[in-house]
Amino acid sequence: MASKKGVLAVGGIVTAVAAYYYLKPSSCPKKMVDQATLSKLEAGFQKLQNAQDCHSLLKKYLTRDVLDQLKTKKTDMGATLLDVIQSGVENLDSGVGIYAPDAQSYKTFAALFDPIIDDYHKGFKPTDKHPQTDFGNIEHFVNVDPKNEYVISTRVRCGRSLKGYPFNPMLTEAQYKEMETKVKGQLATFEGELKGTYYPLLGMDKATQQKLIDDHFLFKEGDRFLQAANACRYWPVGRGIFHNDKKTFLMWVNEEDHLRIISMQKGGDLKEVFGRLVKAVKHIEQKIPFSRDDRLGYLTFCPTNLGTTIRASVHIKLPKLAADRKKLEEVAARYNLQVRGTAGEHTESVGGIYDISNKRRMGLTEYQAVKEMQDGIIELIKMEKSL
Ligand code: ADP
Ligand code: CIR
Repeated sequence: MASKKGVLAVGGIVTAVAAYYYLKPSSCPKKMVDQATLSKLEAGFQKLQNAQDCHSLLKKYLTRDVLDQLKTKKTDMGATLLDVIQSGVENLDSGVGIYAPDAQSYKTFAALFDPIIDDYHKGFKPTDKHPQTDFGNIEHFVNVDPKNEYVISTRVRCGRSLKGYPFNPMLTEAQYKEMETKVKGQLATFEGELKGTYYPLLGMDKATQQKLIDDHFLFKEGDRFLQAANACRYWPVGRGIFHNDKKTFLMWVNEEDHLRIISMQKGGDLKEVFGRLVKAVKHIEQKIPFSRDDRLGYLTFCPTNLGTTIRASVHIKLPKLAADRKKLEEVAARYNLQVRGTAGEHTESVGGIYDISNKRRMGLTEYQAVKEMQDGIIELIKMEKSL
């Protein structure tokens, strides 16, 4: 039997250890969320509450209850709720405002991710399961503007994450380099029309980089939403772009997602553009294992890209419909389409050119996501003609 003295001694040690961690939050055990993070979470919540002009899904769904439920949670890699929400707290004009620092975050912080996923993808309940990959019959796709009257160019992209690696905020510099080397090796195996060259961002001269951005081939630099999400560490290490000679097939390495696979060309031939993307995805999938979740589909850094990860877009001029951008957005939303500016998300239209794409990517197949864009664009063109 333990003596009274012994029990007191053990009790004393336990109290001392607890007091030590309480008083020295920076040395908390790995599983505990430290006091500084808790304070930042509280301040972030208040900032969102006070911001009259903030209309993000983060503000909508981060209730006091959800905050209290999640603020002390951590993933095995050490990600906290602060890592999830910091971009939306810093950028009050975010549309969404959250990112997943690692795959486990989608489960650990489900009380916040699930309602945002449901809202963005227009109905994807926690009990729903994303369907199996299905690119469907390419023959069902067409040139949405055969007379070249409205559509300037067509693009379809998807995102992929390499199995075994976390997302940007948790990656080490060594992992960025390792991933780039792995991907580069596989990019060299593309043949025929898909054959191309990998250009690392590290060492690329500024003029070349800017030209690629201006021509809509390369991701922009210094995205404040990604920066605030801690997604641009070690930039430009491990980042780069691959493209074929014609720049109709491209791959972004380690920007927002590990990989963005892109097919694009002038005009409205969606059948050709999507066909090329499917060919490329099938080739790369044979060589590189990707992260896919049974419920969420392909895993990505931003919850808006989960599932199919497909964004099929046209650069289009609809002068009558677009006389009022708000009105254009309303009409597009009827067909589940999203309107972006000429240089992509969070940009304005230049010369009346808009980027219109499918909005939802989850709870439907790849075929359905692209078809949704095709059907909607054909309708918008009909409306423009009738005005
Ligand atoms: P993502 O589509 O990869 O999510 P962005 O909205 O930032 O990201 O767009 C990336 C780039 O692709 C931007 O330069 C944008 O103008 C360009 N882009 C998108 N759709 C088209 C299109 N249909 N034709 C030409 N460029 C496009
Ligand atoms: C926002 O909330 O507006 C940004 N974080 C971007 C959200 C969706 N876009 C993306 O992932 N590129």
